[in-house]
Amino acid sequence: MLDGFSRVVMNADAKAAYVGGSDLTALKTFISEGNKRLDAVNSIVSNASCIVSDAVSGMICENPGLIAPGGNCYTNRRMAACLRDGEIILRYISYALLAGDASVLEDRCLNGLKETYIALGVPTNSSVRAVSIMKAAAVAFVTNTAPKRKIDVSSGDCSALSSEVSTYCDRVSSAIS
Ligand SMILES: CCC1=C(C)/C(=C/C2=NC(=C\c3[nH]c(/C=C4\NC(=O)[C@H](C)[C@H]4CC)c(C)c3CCC(=O)O)/C(CCC(=O)O)=C2C)NC1=O
Repeated sequence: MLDGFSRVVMNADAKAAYVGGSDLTALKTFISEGNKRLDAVNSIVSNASCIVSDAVSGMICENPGLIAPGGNCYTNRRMAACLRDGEIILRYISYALLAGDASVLEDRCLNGLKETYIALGVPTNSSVRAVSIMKAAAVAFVTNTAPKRKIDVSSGDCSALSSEVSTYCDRVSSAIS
C-alpha cells in the first residue's frame, strides 16, 4: 500500500534518482491542501451509509428484477451482501482519497473482485451502476453541494479532490467491467 509520498520515493528509487522538481512541487501541494483533503474524506465517511443505501436502492429501482426470485439481491442474505459490498468499496475509495493514491483500493479491494463476481453471478453492470451513483454522491459531498446535507466548512476550490475521487470510482467500475 502506497501513499502520495511513498509513491514518489518508489518511482525515484526505480530510476536511482533523487526526489526533486515536479514531484516535490506536487507533494508541497499535497501538504498545503491537506486540510481540504481531510475535510473531503470526512464528508464522505460521515455520510457513508446514506451514500451506499441510496446507490443500492437507486440501482434496484432501475432494475427491480434484482430483488425478484432469481435476482442477485433476492433474499435478505444477498441484499445484505450487496449493501456490505457497497460499504466495502466506498471505504476503500475513502482510504485512497486519504492516501492520495489508488494502491490500497487496487490491492485490497479490487484485486480478484471481478472473478469473485463472475463466480457468484453478481451482475457487473448493476454493480457498475451502483458505483456510478456513489460517485455522483461522493462528488457532491466533496464539493459540499449535496443540497440537504451541507456541512459547515470553510469554502474553497475542491475541484481537484472531486476529480480525484471520481477517478477512484472509475477505477472500480473498470476493474469489475
Ligand atoms: C476486501 C474486500 C472484499 C470485497 C470487495 C468482497 C466482496 C464479496 N462480495 C461477495 C458476495 C456478494 N456480493 C453481492 C453484491 C451485489 N449483488 C447485486 O446484485 C448487486 C449488483 C451487488 C451490490 C451492489 C451479493 C448479492 C453477494 C452474495 C452472492 C451470493 O452468495 O449468492 C463475496 C462472496 C462472499 C460473501 O458472500 O461474503 C465477496 C468476497 N469481499 C471482501 O472481503
